[in-house]
Amino acid sequence: MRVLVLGGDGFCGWPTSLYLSDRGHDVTIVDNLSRRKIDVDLEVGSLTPIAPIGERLRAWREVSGREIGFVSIDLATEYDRLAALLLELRPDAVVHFAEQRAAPYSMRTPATKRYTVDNNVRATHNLLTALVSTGVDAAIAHLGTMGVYGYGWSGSAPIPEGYLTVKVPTPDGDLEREILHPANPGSVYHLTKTLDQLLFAFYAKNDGLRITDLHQGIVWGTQTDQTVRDDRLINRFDYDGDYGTVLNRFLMQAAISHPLTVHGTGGQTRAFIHIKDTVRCVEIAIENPPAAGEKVLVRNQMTETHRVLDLAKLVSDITGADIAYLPNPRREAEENELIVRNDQFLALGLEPTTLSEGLLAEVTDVAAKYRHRADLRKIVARSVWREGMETAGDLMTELPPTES
Ligand code: NAD
Ligand code: USQ
Repeated sequence: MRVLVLGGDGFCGWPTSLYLSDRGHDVTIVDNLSRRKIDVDLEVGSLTPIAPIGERLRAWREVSGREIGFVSIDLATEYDRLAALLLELRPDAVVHFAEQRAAPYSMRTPATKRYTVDNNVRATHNLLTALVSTGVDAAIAHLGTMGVYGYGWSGSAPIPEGYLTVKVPTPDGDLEREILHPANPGSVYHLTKTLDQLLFAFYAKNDGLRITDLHQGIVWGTQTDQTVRDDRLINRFDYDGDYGTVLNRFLMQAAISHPLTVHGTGGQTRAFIHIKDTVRCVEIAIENPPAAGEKVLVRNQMTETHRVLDLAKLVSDITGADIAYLPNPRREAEENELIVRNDQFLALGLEPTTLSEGLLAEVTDVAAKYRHRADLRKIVARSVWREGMETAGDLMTELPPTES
């Protein structure tokens, strides 16, 4: 298949591009490198030394003999260039990763709130309009999030894959209707994903676009079978308080003997997926799109759920790291249950890569290798959901010496 990977320089997009290329697909990355520029603004960087995009692509050509294209387009503002690219390449599928994806960054300042909404909603809408106006019949696979469902609303009821059947009382008896699961976003970032859902529903209904929305859990891990093939292919590793996600942060913290930063009681339960499964799920999704005229296909892209404190205890048991209970910078339920249906991917052949000591150690090893690149002042999360919320001070100011 000819595949455009929007956001293909990012944490999920880069290994997905390599995986799809390795599997014989003809891949072109579209990315404006905004994620790298945000790192510069935040004065932080990936723990792993990621190569510039040109070097990444050269390295892939050398190790695989395969070509991946790259086009720099800001999808939120450069509509005409996007439309022209679609007409030129006529892709069979478009994988859409290209959004500002950090909840803390999206809550950081009025400017980052506005940027997140402007960037994400406009990028998604431009893609939809461009497909309609060019008549290019590409299936879209969009990376959405489990966070659109919110946490705690359904109690112990399993979260369905996108839709809920409800009964609407009428004078003539109950009408049964299938509706999008109520949206309950927990941050401005998550809010943009719920807005995306409405855009998708409209364009599927009105224009017959073929859209899959992948409601993905928190991705953990770093390397895939492709990114390990050359140092220049290494994936990014976010560890800072805005972009680092919980399990990778805990593993990185353990690797540098930093206390594990549990927010509040750690009773928050979240869905997780390993990066190796992310790339497989995307291929499954583009190979099994809905037909034109069908409603948006929602697939829950996650393999397991865990309580934050249980993860901290697990990492602590394996590595001996201390656990620090910090004031929670977010407004979120202190505790929630989370049961999620993921029958679709299992039926389509996904064999889940679940938490194992070996895989956890793999991440800790990568983090230990690059520990000298860590900026200890960037670890504690300080973007707060409301002005005035308390945050912790730095927990460590110097890297302890490595044991020889
Ligand atoms: P990332 O920030 O590493 O990658 C996103 C990429 O998109 C970056 O390379 C960035 O430069 C690019 N981009 C952003 N806006 C753009 C624009 N206007 N034009 C062109 N390129 C643009 O994020 P990620 O972790 O790889 O996440 C990818 C997608 O998956 C996101 O949409 C995110 O919401 C979703 N997701 C991620 C996770 C996770 O744990 N990382 C979990 C669930 C869902
Ligand atoms: N948390 C801690 N300590 C930390 C970091 C986080 O206790 O050091 C807690 C948070 O308070 C939260 C939970 O862990 O309760 C998850 O936080 P996270 O930063 O790992 O994940 P989140 O903000 O939800 O966002 C990430 C991605 C986002 C994606 C989402 C999937 O950044 O792009 O959409 O995971 S999901 O959570 O399923 O919605």
